[in-house]
Amino acid sequence: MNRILLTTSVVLLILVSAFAVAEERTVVLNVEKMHCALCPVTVRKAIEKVDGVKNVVVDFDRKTATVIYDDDATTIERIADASTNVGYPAAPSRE
Ligand SMILES: [Cu+2]
Repeated sequence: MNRILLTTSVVLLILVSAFAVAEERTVVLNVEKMHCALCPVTVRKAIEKVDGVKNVVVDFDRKTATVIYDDDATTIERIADASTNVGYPAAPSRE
């Protein structure tokens, strides 16, 4: 009986710490120099290649990229650099 309780506690502890460590965050980047409908595709593909990025939505009209990423695996700088390096300078929105 005690062993089952202990096992359950250990499993719960592992689950809780896993959630605490791998935290998903969202950042909105302002992306410059997007001038046609194909530009957002280039930006999205570049950002998707960054390790730790979960989801990318590029809005051509607003000139933004909304990125969901794993806080533990990457940084906002790396995500912005990925866009900047393919010709679309990006920086976090200050909203
Ligand atoms: Cu274009």
